[in-house]
Amino acid sequence: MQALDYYRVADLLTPEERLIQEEARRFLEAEAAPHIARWWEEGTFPRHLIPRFGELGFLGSNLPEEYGGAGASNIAYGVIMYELERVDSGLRSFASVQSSLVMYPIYRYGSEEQRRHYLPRLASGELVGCFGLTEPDGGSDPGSMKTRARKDGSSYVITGRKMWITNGNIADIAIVWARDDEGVIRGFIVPTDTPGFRAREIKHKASLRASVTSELILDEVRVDAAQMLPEARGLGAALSCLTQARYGITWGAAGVIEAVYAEALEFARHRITFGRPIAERQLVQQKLVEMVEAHTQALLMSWRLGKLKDEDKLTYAQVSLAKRSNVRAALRAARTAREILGGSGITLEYGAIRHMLNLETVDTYEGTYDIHTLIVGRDVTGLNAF
Ligand code: TGC
Ligand code: FAD
Repeated sequence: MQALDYYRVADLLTPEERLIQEEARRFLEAEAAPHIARWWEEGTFPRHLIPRFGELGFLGSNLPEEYGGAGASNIAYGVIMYELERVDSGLRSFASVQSSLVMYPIYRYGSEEQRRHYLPRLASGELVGCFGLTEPDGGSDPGSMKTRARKDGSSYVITGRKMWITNGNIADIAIVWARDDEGVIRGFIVPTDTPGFRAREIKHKASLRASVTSELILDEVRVDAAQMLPEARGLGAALSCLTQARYGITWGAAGVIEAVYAEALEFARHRITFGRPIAERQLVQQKLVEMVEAHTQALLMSWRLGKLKDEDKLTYAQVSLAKRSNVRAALRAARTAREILGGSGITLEYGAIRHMLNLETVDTYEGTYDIHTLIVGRDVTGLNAF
């Protein structure tokens, strides 16, 4: 079914994982791929697809069924991210945030009551969530967070600003990270209709246009102490959520490589210059082979991470290596595909330039390329270079 799977990674999937991937591709080819260029150009996220994502098990797929998840493997979660991002990074971003940055922290750090109340509604798409960690003064160093949660009787009063927040303006709840009176970073489930909470959409983006990005302003937002995630204490809890999302991004990046490769190959076979298709030229073949190589390496890395994750052996530095490598490889592949397409490649009629521009965001969010270099550098040397 895939246009590119040089080392037959599909053979390594279980029948269930293959079925999940096929269903996701069928749905997205019918309902999203034909419209994505228009959504991107208009700068809109297709909200009408959210309940369909829920029905298809795209939201929290690797969480237990008793909380509304699909109880699927981490590889299954990965192939869903692959298929979403093959169409557009904005679609994968929505699902990453909902699944890994909103459902995961509630599942991992929430009370049983919080799990039962929120997770099934988030899994179905009835509720949308966002994740507020980054602040205007800098995202790479979340430990310098200024947002505060002051205890006042049986409530917490939260004040601060969060920047670049995916889904901010369409969210019903926000997972907000803030320092308590003891200076410990805690996570809160904040309903976005709480007085003092505002979301301001960030417009004029030249990247990730089919995705909502917002600034969150919290001005004395009062929430009941029961809205705090009881088990999340310290920055490590917030960072552990990032590990889940970064894992999915490694798969998504491989999906983009397939998309831009397939488009470039098709074009190269039919584009005639100097009396012959450009696919017959050595320079063009080299570019196509480099894309095949990048896809094969990316897919094998993601598959191995998935297996380690299923076995509970995955380290966050291993995820950093693949996030850094796969996203940068996808960015290079999208640029190469754009080049093969010539002038046509600068239009939205083809996906290459849209993917290329999206990947500028993906290379930056969830930890920049440089930050992941330093995470792996610290892991292999034992020395902190931040
Ligand atoms: P550091 O001392 O390294 O860590 C504090 C504690 O946390 C542990 N830890 C992690 N645990 C799980 N997963 C990870 N990824 C972890 N990284 C660190 C660490 O072991 C330590 O534990 P303990 O028990 O010793 O206390 O803290 P640091 O302040 O030195 O931070 C270092 C650094 C740079 C690794 C970290 O801050 C970082 O990852 N920065 C990048 C920030 C980032 O990625 N932000 C993303 C925001 S969300 C987003 O972009 C969503 S986009 C979504 C979409 O649309 O798809
Ligand atoms: P900075 O941290 O200011 O970094 C600027 C530059 O300095 C980068 O090149 C960086 O690599 C480099 N740098 C920083 N520190 C070092 C160092 N020690 N050594 C060498 N170089 C260094 N955040 C959320 O919390 N939730 C979201 O949902 C979310 N969605 C996003 C959606 C979009 C479209 C975008 C663009 C961002 C999103 N983010 C989100 C924020 C994202 O995680 C941050 O942009 C990212 O972590 C980088 O932070 P920054 O932009 O403040 O850059």
